This record gives sequence, structure tokens and C-alpha cells, in this order.
Amino acid sequence: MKMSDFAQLAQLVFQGNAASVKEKTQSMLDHGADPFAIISDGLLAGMDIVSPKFKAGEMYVPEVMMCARALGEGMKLVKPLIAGKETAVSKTIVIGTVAGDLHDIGKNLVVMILESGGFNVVDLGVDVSPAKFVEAIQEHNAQVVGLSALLTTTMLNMKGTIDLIAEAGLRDRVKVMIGGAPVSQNFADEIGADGYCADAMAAKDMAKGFLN
Ligand code: B1M
Repeated sequence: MKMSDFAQLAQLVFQGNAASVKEKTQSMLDHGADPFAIISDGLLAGMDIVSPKFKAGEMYVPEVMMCARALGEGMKLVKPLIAGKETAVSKTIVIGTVAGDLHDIGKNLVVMILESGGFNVVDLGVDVSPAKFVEAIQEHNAQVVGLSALLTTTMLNMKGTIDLIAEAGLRDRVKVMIGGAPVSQNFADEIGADGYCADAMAAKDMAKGFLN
């Protein structure tokens, strides 16, 4: 697989060209590219071009949405190939993006990587209220909860979620890990989470650590 294939895929994500991302991802898979490399060096590398431009006001919300959708088309193709790649641990992790927050690209990646580690992952989606997290922990008898937030405003809802988990008498039963660009280990300590994960691989390692 030529390096330029990954760079081309990244460019297609940046252009928000969903049909071409789908086609290119499939063609790379057909030629034996590693699905994990497609994610990190192609699909996410494309989002790495988008992020600073959005931040600098050079790209707007609708364009970024198109990039996210294009990335999603590629993810759909690689996801079945990485799920359950490692030994199944058959433990349940409930995960979601906290209330008020609609960002899910990073969270979806964490879900995929956790699934690839053999965990049973219950993905609650975005804008998940504290009550919904509590309900899902009970319903699925989860051992770990993952909270994602991308906004400095919504990261505060992580604390509300952890507080409600404690109020429901579930805090001793579940480990809580948090992630997302604005959060840190210090913040995790402050709000009483069990750990902070900088990225999806760290989330998988942390979940394994909790469950062993
Ligand atoms: Co938003 N946005 N956005 N946005 N957006 C940011 C976050 C921002 C930093 C951009 C900026 O600089 N201006 C900024 C936040 C500023 C702040 O709070 N300080 C921002 C803003 C302001 C907004 C809006 C308010 C814009 C507006 O409408 N005016 C709005 C808010 C909507 C809402 O949520 N209520 C908004 C909307 C959007 C889009 C819809 C256009 C789109 C989201 C599409 C989607 O997710 N489906 C979007 C995007 C794409 C971004 C940026 C460009 C990219 C985020 C991303 O997907 N990164 C982002 C800029 C940036 O981050 N540099 C930005 C790639 C992803 C793989 O990384 O999410 O960090 P990340 O996930 C990583 C780790 O953080 C970690 O692992 C992941 C994979 O390695 N991780 C976890 C994440 N969650 C985890 C959970 C875990 C463990 C690890 O659980 C255990």
C-alpha cells in the first residue's frame, strides 16, 4: 500500500466527498491495507486537516458536517473488520457523549476500538442525560462507563452524570472513564472520575485495567 493512498483518503475526507471516501476505503481494503492504518493514517488524518481550519474560522459547520459524514462512510466499511479482533472479555461498557453535546466522531472511534478489544459496548449516542446513563448501567449491568465531551460548557455535565450515578447507589459498581479534547487527568480527579483517556487506545487499555 502506497503512502499516497492514505494521503489521498485523508484529502477526500477533508473535501467531504462521502462517495469517494467509500470507494477509496473499499479499494484500499481490497488491496490489503490494514484497517487500523486506514483509520489513523487516512480517515482521522483527514479530520486533522479539518480541525485547525474550523478553529481558525476558515471552515464552517456545514462543511465540517460533510467531512464528518464522509469519514463515517469509511468507518462503516472498516468497523466490521476490527470488531472482536482480540480475545473477548465479555464485559459491558456503557458509553455516550454527555448532555448538550453533539460531537460523536471521537466517541464513535472509542466505541470501535473498545469493540475491537472484545468488550460488549452499549453506545447511547449523543446528548445523553445523566438519567439515561444511570438507566443504561442498571439495564445492561455495566462494569464501566465512558463519558465523552468536546465543549468546555458540556464537560461540566460529566460531573452531574457522575453525581447521579452515585446518588443511584451505583458508584461502587462501575468505573468511570472520561475523554474528549477539553478534559484532562486533573479534571477527572476534580469530578471524581476513575480515569482520563487521551485517545481511543488509552480507553481500551484503561478498560482492560479496570476489568482485570
Ligand atoms: Co465542534 N467544536 N462545535 N463541531 N468541533 C470543537 C470541539 C471546537 C474545539 C472547535 C473550535 O475550536 N472552535 C469548539 C469547542 C470550543 C470549546 O468548547 N472550547 C467547537 C464548537 C464551538 C462547536 C459549536 C458550538 C459550533 C457552533 O455551532 N457554533 C457546535 C456545538 C454543537 C453541540 O455539540 N451542541 C459544534 C458543532 C460541530 C459539528 C456538528 C460541526 C462537528 C461535529 C460532528 C460530529 O461529531 N458528528 C464539529 C467538529 C467536527 C469539531 C472539531 C473540528 C473536531 C472534533 C473531532 O471530531 N475531532 C473540533 C475541533 C477540535 O477538536 N480540534 C470542534 C476528531 C476526534 C477523533 O477527536 O473528538 O478529540 P476527539 O476524540 C478523541 C479523544 O478526545 C478521545 O479519543 C478520541 C479518539 O482518539 N476521546 C475519548 C473522545 N471522547 C472520549 C471518550 C472516552 C475516552 C476517550 O471515554 C472513555
